[in-house]
Amino acid sequence: MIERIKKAADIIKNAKRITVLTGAGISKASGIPTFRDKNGLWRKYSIEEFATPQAFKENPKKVWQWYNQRKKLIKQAKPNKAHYALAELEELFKDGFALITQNIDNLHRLASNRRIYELHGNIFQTKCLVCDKVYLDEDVYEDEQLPPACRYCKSKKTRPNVVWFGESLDTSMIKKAMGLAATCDVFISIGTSGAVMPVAKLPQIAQYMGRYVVEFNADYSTISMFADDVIIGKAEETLPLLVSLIKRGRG
Ligand code: BV8
Repeated sequence: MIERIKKAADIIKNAKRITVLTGAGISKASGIPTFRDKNGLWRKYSIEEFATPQAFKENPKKVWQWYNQRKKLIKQAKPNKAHYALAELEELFKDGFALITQNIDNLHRLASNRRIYELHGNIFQTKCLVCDKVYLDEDVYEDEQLPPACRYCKSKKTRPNVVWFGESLDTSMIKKAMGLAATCDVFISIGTSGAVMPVAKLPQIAQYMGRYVVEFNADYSTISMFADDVIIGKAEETLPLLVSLIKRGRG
């Protein structure tokens, strides 16, 4: 494993543009469950009941209760060593660095990354379906307050600002992400199973365009076959090592 990390570090230190894609695995060490692992959320809860527009239409309170409960857990979470390693990488590569995440947990921002594209939204944002405002909402609500009233127009027709299955991602953001995958020198995939489209296309685009693709994951994933190198291990252990080797190499 160490030899592969050294190889990746050697390639990355000479690169100008680094595009990183993260998934739930990077936040596991922060105490946030993944989706498809042994104790993942989709093993306990069904997507159809909690993460589709139909589910929300049928029972907004039930969907809100689920997100409110997740928000409570996520609010207590802190970035781990893997998040901080990516913040250091952005410091090193400045404008050449971009971070695309499927995570809605805000931990990359707390770790001080700046150029972040949150393709599946953010659990700390609420969207009003009446006045269309999207606003920062870190409150965890009492059950009788759900759905929470809009801070602006007071309507109770609000929703978490996340992307559910069957909904389109923000068009300009996914286009930007595709461009970043196609034009980077190095594409790094971290802690994602690559099960969800269209994000799972990003490593494929990078590989198709001849970019160096490296995956950091606790296990092999559907992304592994598109990667030049796969580094199996916990991201909170492998990424700090990667970054320390890059820093040493860049003097
Ligand atoms: C859409 C939101 C257009 C909020 C989530 C073909 C083409 C296009 C679309 C589709 C298609 N086929 C099917 C679709 C539709 C669907 C889709 O992809 N379905 C899949 C399941 C087949 N996609 C959509 O609906 C998307 N929209 O395509 O719009 C459209 C519209 C209608 C019809 C057609 C097309 C919208 C998808 C949005 C989904 N939103 N959640 C919330 O969190 O509640 S999904 C959910 O999955 C999360 O957002 C999550 O981020 C995302 C991805 O999961 P991962 O992050 O990868 O997590 P996972 O548990 O799977 O994996 C964890 C990994 O970490 C593992 O590999 C593990 O080994 C690793 N790991 C664990 N510990 C560690 C570690 N690695 C390193 N270190 C560790 N310590």
